[in-house]
Amino acid sequence: MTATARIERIHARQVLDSRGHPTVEVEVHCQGGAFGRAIVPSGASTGKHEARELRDGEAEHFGGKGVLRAVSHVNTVLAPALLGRDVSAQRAIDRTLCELDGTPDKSRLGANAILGISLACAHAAADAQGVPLWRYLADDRQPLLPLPMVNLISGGLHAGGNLDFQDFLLLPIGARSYSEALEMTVRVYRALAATLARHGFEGVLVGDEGGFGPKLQHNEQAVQLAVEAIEKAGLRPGHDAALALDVASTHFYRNGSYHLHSTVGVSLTAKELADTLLHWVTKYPILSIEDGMAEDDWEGWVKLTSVLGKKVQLIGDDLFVTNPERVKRGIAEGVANGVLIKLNQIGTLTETLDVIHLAQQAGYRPVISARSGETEDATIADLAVATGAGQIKIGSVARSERLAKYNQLLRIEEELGKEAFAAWRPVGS
Ligand code: 2PG
Ligand code: MG
Repeated sequence: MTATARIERIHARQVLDSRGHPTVEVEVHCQGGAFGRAIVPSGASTGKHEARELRDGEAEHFGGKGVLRAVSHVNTVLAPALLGRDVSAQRAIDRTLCELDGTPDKSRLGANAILGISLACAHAAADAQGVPLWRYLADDRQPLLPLPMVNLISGGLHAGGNLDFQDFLLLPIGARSYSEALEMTVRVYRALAATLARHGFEGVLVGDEGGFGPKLQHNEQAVQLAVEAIEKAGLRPGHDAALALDVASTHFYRNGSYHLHSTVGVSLTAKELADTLLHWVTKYPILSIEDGMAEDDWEGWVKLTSVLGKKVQLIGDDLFVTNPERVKRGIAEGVANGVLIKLNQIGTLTETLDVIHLAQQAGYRPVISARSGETEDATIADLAVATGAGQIKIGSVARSERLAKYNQLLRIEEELGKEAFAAWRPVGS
């Protein structure tokens, strides 16, 4: 048994994320030398019910996006309360952080301040025990490398509103190991660049998550090009590789309708959108749909789940915001069958682990996810392995804030072995 490592010093600073926006970095030093560091990510297509990240709002500094108040909350309010505490007492630490904030959405001290400490403590605790983070977090669970769900084409708020739907993603379902999945993905990504160029589109410029961001005529064209790229890569659509969508429909939902700009003037009811998605699922190898309905359109979600819930994975992102209460409601109402997991939507590691557990217990699939604003921090790779979540969504196979996680998973694969891999399971199996 390792001796308790006590927290000696906590220090936060402002650093930059992949969009050049400020974010919070926290370092935790323990007596005896153990050390942990974490950087907090940030979303663009955020859900209304997420925990609140604190921004300074001073226009003259980073256009109001500075995080110096959150940094100061770490250094002057939260850190003093944790000095001398056992760094491995994660649940107690996270409880203290939440209590010091005192609001349900962490808006007083900032979810970015709180999450930075929460994660840095986990890193320090792993260091104190001399084990990698994934092993420390796994506890007595069976660690598993996740199947990646990889962004190919970006739209919506991640690519200047070129398309209504936000992400067109690859699911390399035929892969027998994580590294094979990654290699298949790179093949399709390269084939897509060539496919786009052949069709006369810009095949080099990428969106916030490294996916291509061409100005296509309509959403369906993105699906068609992705299928073409799978074939060009020498893979069989629906057999070796399939597609996933993040519709992110919250962001084009107004007054009870779904307004599609790229198909000029088209507004759909929830039923019509569900039928459109059903039509696509019948026509294309689409196996997973995220945020097919808007964050508070629970009725729409019931319809969508009744139409598609037995055929494909239906993931709630803006709907659930990694919040136990919202996930419980979803389970009770039989809405969706998967939960996107983003640490900064809820704001502590403990609450995130609880939501993953809740989803797993209910047979809902957890998909660990990065944000569109990311950094070199690779914590989510370890989290995905430790919890055996089964799937991870990091963005595309370009840009180093994405590769930091993909490469961390390669390192973990080397230790765990290729067999420790969560191969794709069809919905209903
Ligand atoms: C999403 C995420 C990641 P953001 O909607 O799933 O792709 O985007 O971080 O902007 O919320
Ligand atoms: Mg999403």
